[in-house]
Amino acid sequence: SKFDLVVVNGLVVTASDISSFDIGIKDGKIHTLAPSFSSEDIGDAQVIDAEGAMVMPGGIDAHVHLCQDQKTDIGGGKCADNFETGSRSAVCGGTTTMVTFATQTRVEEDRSLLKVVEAYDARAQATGSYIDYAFHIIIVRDDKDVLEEELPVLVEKWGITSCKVFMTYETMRLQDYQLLDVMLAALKNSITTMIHAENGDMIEWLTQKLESKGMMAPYFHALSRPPSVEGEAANRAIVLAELIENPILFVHVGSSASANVIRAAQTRGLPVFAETCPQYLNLTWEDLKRFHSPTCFENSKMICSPPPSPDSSDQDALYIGLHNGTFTIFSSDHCPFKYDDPHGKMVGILDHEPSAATDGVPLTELAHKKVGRFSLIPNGIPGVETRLPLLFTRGVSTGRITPQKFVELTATNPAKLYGLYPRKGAILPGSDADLVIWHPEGALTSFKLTNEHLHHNVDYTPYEGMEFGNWPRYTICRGKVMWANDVLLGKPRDGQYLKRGPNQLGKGVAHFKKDPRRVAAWVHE
Ligand code: DUC
Ligand code: ZN
Ligand code: ZN
Ligand code: ZN
Repeated sequence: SKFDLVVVNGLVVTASDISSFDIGIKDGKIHTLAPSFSSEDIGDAQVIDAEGAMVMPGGIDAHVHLCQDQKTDIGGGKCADNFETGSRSAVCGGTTTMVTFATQTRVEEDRSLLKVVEAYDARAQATGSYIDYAFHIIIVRDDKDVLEEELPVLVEKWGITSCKVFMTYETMRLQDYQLLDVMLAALKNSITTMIHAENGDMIEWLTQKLESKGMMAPYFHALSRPPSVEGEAANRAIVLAELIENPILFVHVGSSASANVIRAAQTRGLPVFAETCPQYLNLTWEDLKRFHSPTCFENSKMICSPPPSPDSSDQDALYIGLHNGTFTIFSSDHCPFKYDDPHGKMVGILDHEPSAATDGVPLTELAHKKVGRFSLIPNGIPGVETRLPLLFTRGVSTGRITPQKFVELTATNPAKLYGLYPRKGAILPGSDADLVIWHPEGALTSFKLTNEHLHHNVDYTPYEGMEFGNWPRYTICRGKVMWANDVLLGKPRDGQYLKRGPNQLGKGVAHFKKDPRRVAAWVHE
């Protein structure tokens, strides 16, 4: 027949439009959009009746950590999700594409970026992925030979067109000199540089001060990273990038201090892009005191870097940034560690208490009694499955952002920024038939989330007990129904690796400056 699958009675939402359309899908691609299909059009195709619900491009989560196990990574700990469990969680929350990280380390075997990518590819192949996936490369050293020889191969062979660098973490951070080296190498290969902007020296200094005063409970993680830590680093990265006119993207922006300097750079016409994440719209420093008492170790469940927003006024500022375009994309920063696990959030407490004293005592019980040590707790929280429902409930349903803005932030812009558009992030003839279909308005009365709802391999969610007003009813990947009415139908080998092209969001207008004295006029040669 004409189509394999049709979605009828949907309110189709794209980054620009909302309109009632039926969608015909053939061979995994969007084939036809029409006001209404006849029964002849439909033939014997599989039919999904959207019942008036919003139908959107499937979510693209461009910031997901899977299989990152090295002790030297993001504050230690063992990543709880692999490609199977992470992608399973993603698809049950409406996400159809993810970009995960392949990480160089300072261990000698990990010097080669190509070897690192091969290793992560093997991890993905070992379990398979429910959804399509791609890699960013994390660069933690500035070996000239590696940058020169390997970056072009990463682009050509693997379609990796984005790299991430860190301005904090002893084992990962680059100094300004090295940041310039990596940025210039990235620029020459049309690779977008993603920046973890926190001032590592400020964090180390503040951490030392806090520890010397015995202020080691999880709550103090936030005090070791006040907003100026992020604001200073973001400003410095912008200055460095502007010098050589390099497009940059700030990952996980968590405060208005950072958002404001980013906004100012964008106003000057620089190609500066930014991402924020659910934890910065839905958690605050107060949540680091949520359980039992401010010193309760269970608060380690909320530890991520940068920390949650200081307060609700910062959350409001970030919502304004979503609305006014400061933020290009909205990603989860899914960085999963188990709570009740000596390789997860318990790293801090085990170190704090000698093992003899803790022998045989369940970790969860210990956690209520001990304060742990925030500086040892792995930094990151799970959220790949809750990303879209949280923004839908608190952003779209409240009217803070339009449905079109939601699509732009969660699918279309990530696709354009990371070179996947219009194969992904669009509902156009020829695009992959990746769709998320919500419940019709009013059909799903709000419910309280518990971790049992979720499909990750993590034993908690930071959003436990939170009210959700909607949830994806169907997730479709390349024409296959993967998630329907709370049932997972997909398989862990349904996903494919995606080679990506360059950033499609442009280079800004600042590079039209004709001043021959400008650094970029001579330094690129
Ligand atoms: N950076 C991330 O991207 N995720 C979690 C922690 C971190 O530092
Ligand atoms: Zn980071
Ligand atoms: Zn991250
Ligand atoms: Zn407790």
